[in-house]
Amino acid sequence: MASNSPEYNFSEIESNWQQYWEDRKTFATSSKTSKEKYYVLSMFPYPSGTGLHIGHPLGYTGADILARYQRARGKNVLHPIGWDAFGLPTEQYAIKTGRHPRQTSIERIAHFRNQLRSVGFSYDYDREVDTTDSNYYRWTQFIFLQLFKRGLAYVDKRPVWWCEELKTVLANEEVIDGRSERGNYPVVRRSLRQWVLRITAYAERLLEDLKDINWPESTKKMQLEWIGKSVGATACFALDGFDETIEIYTTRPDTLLGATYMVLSPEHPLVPKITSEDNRDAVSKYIESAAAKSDLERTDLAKDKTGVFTGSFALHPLTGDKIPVWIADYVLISYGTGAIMAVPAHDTRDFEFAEQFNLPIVQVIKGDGTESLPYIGDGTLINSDEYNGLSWQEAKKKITTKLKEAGSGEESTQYKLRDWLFSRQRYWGEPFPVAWVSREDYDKAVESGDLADWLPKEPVAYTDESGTLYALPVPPKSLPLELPNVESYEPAGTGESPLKKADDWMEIWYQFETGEFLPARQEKPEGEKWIRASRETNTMPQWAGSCWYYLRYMDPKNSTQLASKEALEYWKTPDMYIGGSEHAVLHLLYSRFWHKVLFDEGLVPNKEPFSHLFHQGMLLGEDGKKISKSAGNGIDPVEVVNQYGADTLRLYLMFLGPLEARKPWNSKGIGGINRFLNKTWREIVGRDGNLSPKIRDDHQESEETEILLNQTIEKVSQDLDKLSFNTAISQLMILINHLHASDAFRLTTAKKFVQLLAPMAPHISEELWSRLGESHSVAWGPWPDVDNSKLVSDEVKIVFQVNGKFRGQSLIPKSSTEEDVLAIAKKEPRVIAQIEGKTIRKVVFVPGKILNIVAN
Ligand code: ANZ
Repeated sequence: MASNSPEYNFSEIESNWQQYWEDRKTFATSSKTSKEKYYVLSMFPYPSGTGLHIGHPLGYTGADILARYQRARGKNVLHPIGWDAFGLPTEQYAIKTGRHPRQTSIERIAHFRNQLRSVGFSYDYDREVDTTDSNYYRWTQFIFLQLFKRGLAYVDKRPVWWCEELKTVLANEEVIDGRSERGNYPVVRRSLRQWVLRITAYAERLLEDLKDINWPESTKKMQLEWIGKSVGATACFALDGFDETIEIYTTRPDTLLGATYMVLSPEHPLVPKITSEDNRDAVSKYIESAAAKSDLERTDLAKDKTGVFTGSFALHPLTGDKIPVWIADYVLISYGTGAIMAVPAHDTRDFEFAEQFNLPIVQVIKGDGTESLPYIGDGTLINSDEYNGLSWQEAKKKITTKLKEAGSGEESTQYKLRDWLFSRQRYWGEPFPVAWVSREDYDKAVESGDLADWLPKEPVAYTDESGTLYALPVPPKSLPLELPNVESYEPAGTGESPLKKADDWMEIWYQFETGEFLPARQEKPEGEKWIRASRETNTMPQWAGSCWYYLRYMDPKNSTQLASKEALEYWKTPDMYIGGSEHAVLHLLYSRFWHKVLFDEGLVPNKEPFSHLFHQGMLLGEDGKKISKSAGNGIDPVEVVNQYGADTLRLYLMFLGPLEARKPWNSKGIGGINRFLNKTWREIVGRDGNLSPKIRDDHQESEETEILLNQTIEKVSQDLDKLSFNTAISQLMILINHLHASDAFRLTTAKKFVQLLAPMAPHISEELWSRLGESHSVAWGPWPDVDNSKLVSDEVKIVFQVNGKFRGQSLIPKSSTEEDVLAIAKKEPRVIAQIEGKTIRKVVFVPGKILNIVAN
């Protein structure tokens, strides 16, 4: 394989070895082995038009080093790659260029694969997955049917974020400050029919199981806050003059007697009913203005409080006092009950509101007496009748009990987590595997028993102007339900997906047992089980395909299961998952949710998908700013590969600092890494292209070299175990500098050095390994062992003193006795000079340190 050129010709070496790996399938993962497994997963890329970003090889190199290291240690390593290829940008591009997104996806994937290949990642390319491949998304649809049958998928008309520019609905998470995350376009509220996944049913488990996983604390905290568990109580306030009551949710029932007014969210269903004639105009205007704001804007503490009085009053459940009912947009319809009791003395928003509108403020919790209002700390109750003097915790319990006894309240737990809006009005996504049918036909299908295992307890139904339709699951054995071709991908702008235009796919004759279908414009086929149906126009969001891809890698070609039981039992979940912290919440939360559903279904053996998670830090531009097109501070990894080689890029990215740190690119440092590789080359390859004459097998290795080599093996192993790649590289630099300064070293020393370098700089290492006389790839190890007996020297430095003064020192075997040391000291000229003609009175020996001779 290796040439015998004396030069370090990186581009030739790198392309040769990449070809070698590909031809011999060096990194193909075996599925039949008794070896211990190691599964290292990188977050798979979205194959964007712009190609590889410098952030990709950063995290990917870290994962690749682990993969190569564990492979060399003898593990059966799974290190896969794939493509998260559905999504809006591809569709946008198709609209712009008039080319099918399938075509552009294929091209982009090929481009990405080539770029990744040029960096020398040890992927098993035979296990590639592509979320847009129907052999893949058939299982995405299959998992959807699991959710569907468990009642975890439903359809609802929802106020959703609509982006006029992108002509699509966005999830809450895709909206930042009232603008789309992608493209930064304005968004508005609009009510549309949507599929929704009941992730809230898993809120408690998603919270609870965070305890068992080894993730960065900051990421766990973000999930915790996103789920947002809060424990409080509900309480009912009767309305003066109406039969209805207002139910509120509070975390502070202890402050019940400080409630001086109530607030309903503008969207609250009681608003129209209780608004008096005089206030009707003002209320309608207010509702309209609130609709245009995002939740974030509405609850922002810094914003001026706005609101209007409804003209109605509620009755306090304990005192019977009449308190006014207002509406204000700082109360959200989506949280708790959409209504609050306002306690201005102890809540900042209520306080600002009360001040603004001159509403009474009654303090009911007393601190140490120096507090000012609003006071949100703890203390004892005042102005609260029978509860005066109680601590706030006690009062919380007692008042909740009192409400419960009166039948007007109870303990209640709330989560900030909302159900997951799971549909998009787009073409380039997974079709929903359902058929919309009439009640009559739905019942017919139910009675046939054909779909018995796949029907939810409650049918999923949707009613609009033209009536009610029922969602029938397509039989899983008929999957995939393929995305039809359409001529134009342009969204209709009405909230309908472009799929609406695929008439023969949309309006069909449908066989509910087999899933077969024919265009509705044709004649109805013969047979009991053929019914009239419509397809779902929406497609799934991009999150769907990335929710479970780590499972498919275990058994990517399986055509009867999403992965075989054996593969799932063997690989379980990734031993390490590396990716950016921008996925701290959404992708990682959605995946956990789906995984738990699969676990409940007995399809996967573990409760959690990712036991170990690591975030690579953000790489900044040379100017220290976030890399962006507009800042023009981007770094093209492929250019670096062309100019310096993949090994230099890899080492350099790892040497910039700890992998998890946020750090700027610094092109000056590349030269240093390049010199390190050149020096390594020069130490091993001679000027004539043969081995360097310094490498000699008859050479007696110095103790210093032996020790440094073993220390390096130990340090590099420990560093790779903890993903501390920069320090591992430093240690290798120390060793090569030492070898450089030595006259000669043994062949085995050179080989061990190359083995240690190989995970980080694999191409040059393969080349050197082969020149050192090895005929198989260095990738398969073995990883060098530390010789513990050679970790530390067995000699020790002893200082000689005469009458307490330094008179020389020497390296002496550790096992030496006092007499041995004294004998050596007596040969030291400076010692001789001091004791000549004198009598030795005493010798003080501190083993391993000092020998002091007292003489006069
Ligand atoms: C009375 C009270 C007194 C409150 C007090 C707080 C302090 P967390 O902790 O985040 O769960 N709240 C309830 N529903 C709301 C809604 N839909 N929109 C806006 N605010 C709402 O917040 C719970 C607290 O937020 C509740 O407790 C309620 O105000 C308010 F000294 O009730 B509290």
